Amino acid sequence: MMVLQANQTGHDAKASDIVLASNNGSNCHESSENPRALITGINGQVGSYLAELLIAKGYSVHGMIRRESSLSSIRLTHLYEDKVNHKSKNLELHYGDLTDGTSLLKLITNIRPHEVYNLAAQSHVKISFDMAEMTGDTNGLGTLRLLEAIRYYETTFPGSAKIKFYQASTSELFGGYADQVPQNEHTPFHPRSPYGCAKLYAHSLVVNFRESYKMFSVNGILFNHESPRRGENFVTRKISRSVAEIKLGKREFFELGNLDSRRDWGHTRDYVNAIWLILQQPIPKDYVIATGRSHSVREFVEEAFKVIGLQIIWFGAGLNEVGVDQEGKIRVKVCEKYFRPAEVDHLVGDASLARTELGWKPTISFESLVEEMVLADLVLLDQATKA
Ligand code: NAP
Ligand code: G4F
Repeated sequence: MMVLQANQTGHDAKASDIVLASNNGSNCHESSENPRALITGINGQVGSYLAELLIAKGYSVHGMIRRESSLSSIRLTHLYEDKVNHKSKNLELHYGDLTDGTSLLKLITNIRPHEVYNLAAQSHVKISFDMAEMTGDTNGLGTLRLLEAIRYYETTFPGSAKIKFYQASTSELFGGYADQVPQNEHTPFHPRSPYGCAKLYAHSLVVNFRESYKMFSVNGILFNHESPRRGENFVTRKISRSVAEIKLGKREFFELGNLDSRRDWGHTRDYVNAIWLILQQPIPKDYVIATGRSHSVREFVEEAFKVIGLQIIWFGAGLNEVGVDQEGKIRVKVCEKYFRPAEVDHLVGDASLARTELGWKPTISFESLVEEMVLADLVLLDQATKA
């Protein structure tokens, strides 16, 4: 059984404790010899793991975060060396927004990063149908604004070191070509959501800036990666949290949408290694990152219930299907509101190129991932109950 530190989940920050730099990029503790990385979306699931990795590798990490009324969900507090004042010589946060080009230009010019990791996005596929315009502005135009800020910086200061740019591209681009399995760098794109369409625009820009301006700009075409820090309205975390709530007697059942869609789920800790490796290559190139194994939502549910000693058997069909445990209690129902206007049925990736050229392969199995997520949610909920 795996044991988790409470602060690994990063939900324990106090808003008043977070230290932010003014937008001048300075860090009085920073060594001039450390490589500097700017991570947009550092406060997200992937950003927090990537920040951990880069700090361990000796980088000075600069993270862009958005202004919000409360910083209570920040996933980064465990990274501060000074846990009381939330300061660290290798981590500095700056306000900025992908919808605010001026803020991006200021950050690039002031920080002068060696590497930029563009992870910021409205990353929820279903919500992109409700907020298509904002999703396009952030995920699509936002990427353009950041690329243009880098280009402006490099042309204005021609003697400066070239900035390497990583774009968080996605398996959602394959969308409607889900029947062509597994998907690799040569599989055609057919996005099935405003999220996918915006990400395709961003993906194409990254290729275009590489070809037009000889920029080191690359796409990591990553399949789903999950962890205890995953947002609570993505299906894996929704399941792990609900299963933990059932174990602790806080709920009887929960509702899901399409149980039959299949995803290639890996662990985010493995995937941030791949992200870093992609930027360390001598030639800029796009890579698919995946485990090569897919599971249905239904299988994820079954595996998660196994962690708390329940076996789920399915009865009925369509909207009337239910998942029942060995005591005959209904634990899962199907609800129409969680279905999407267009679904991506089956994603499974072929990461052969990454295996050969990056020497990357996943190390954490599907079963271990599910177990870690359920156990982490049990710890979190238990702490919340005692608080
Ligand atoms: P996430 O947890 O939703 O994190 C997204 C981050 O982007 C958050 O920190 C969010 O800030 C920030 N953000 C949103 N809009 C912004 C804006 N206008 N300006 C600046 N920051 C903004 O997503 P994730 O799982 O870490 O994914 C990271 C990236 O990888 C995303 O681009 C996603 O589309 C892509 N991707 C993810 C997967 C996956 O399976 N996880 C697979 C392929 C690609 P707040 O914290 O303030 O909300
Ligand atoms: O967990 P999901 O919301 O992730 P989805 O749509 O695959 O997107 C994630 O992975 C992409 C990479 O392929 C990223 F680009 C993207 O940013 C994000 O990180 O849904 C997974 C599947 C879908 O088929 C969905 O229809 O689960 C199905 N599902 C069934 N019931 C549900 C639910 N999804 C959610 N969020 N909530 C449900 O109740």
